[in-house]
Amino acid sequence: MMMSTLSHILRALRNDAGTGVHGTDISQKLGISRAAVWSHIEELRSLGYGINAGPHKGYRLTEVPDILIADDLTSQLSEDQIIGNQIRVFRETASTNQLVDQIGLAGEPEGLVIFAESQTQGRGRLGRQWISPSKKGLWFSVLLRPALRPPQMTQLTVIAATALARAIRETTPLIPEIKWPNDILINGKKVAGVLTEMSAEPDRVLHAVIGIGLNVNLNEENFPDDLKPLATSLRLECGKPILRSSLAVHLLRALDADYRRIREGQFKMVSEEWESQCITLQKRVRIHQMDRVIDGYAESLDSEGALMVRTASGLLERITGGDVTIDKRKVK
Ligand code: BT5
Repeated sequence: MMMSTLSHILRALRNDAGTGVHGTDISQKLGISRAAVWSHIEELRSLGYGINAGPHKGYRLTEVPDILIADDLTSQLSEDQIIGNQIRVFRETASTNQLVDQIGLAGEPEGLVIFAESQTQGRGRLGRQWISPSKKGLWFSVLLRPALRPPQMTQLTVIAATALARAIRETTPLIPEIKWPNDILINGKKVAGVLTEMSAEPDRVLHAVIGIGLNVNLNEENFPDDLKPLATSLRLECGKPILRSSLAVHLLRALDADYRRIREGQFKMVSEEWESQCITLQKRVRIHQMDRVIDGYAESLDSEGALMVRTASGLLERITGGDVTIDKRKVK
């Protein structure tokens, strides 16, 4: 991972948050002049960072703005992180999944993450729309080149859901629930969705894009009327705004950890964590697919992340996609 000067300065400011870090120390460490350090500090201030500087006290970070800045995210990640080894932030884009897919086709290595502060054509599954108001959420996509066969791709959706749930637990007092295959709910309402897409040959995935939409600071009025009863945001659930950059860092770390697990063939470890938070298992479910409806009992997740559903005829069906409605009763 290449760290820019700005990333190094932000990391130094964070590491010395209590005492303050001297301009001379930064200039020596980075091999740049004190004037250059000062102009970077000014740049950060103009972006909204609060940085105090006393005559003998050095620079102290006092405030972080709620905007996404690639250098700042990079400065908080470990240098050997795969997911986020390159980060770009756009003010607006049609869809980050679409953008990352194009970049993937052009041959970019895996790990690239693109965030957009807003999307004009954010998308869900089956051509549905994902509303992505400016600076209210985390709307981003990750480029991966996993050594998976196309039927194993559900694993990527499972790691994304598991990482989302873990990052939410780490940064808020909320209890997220996972609804197979791609929803994160809080108190029964959707707070995040995952859209995994791939470019593949019959036996081989060329590249995959994991798209994540997480509603962070949306208010009631940011949701269209038809979504109000179904959707929520972390802010609405915990009653206070959340710093998106810090959440993004937790999420990228969690995704990286889970992606490493599946690269090492440990999907089982991820799926166990997933299962412990999943509200779809051991329930009666109805699954709507494009051309059919399946009723049954959701028994388990298989080794590729598919949902195993026992139908009335006693058959165990392997479900890899569709919209699930859950019967709240826990009886068989
Ligand atoms: C999903 O689809 O849940 C996948 C959403 C993935 C969005 C991310 S954002 C970054 C990346 N770039 C993209 O273009 N997409 C990804 P699905 O399960 O089909 O759910 C879509 C449905 O959720 C819509 O039809 C609405 O009913 C509802 N919905 C739309 N926007 C929402 C929001 N912000 N929060 C909650 N529900 C929403």
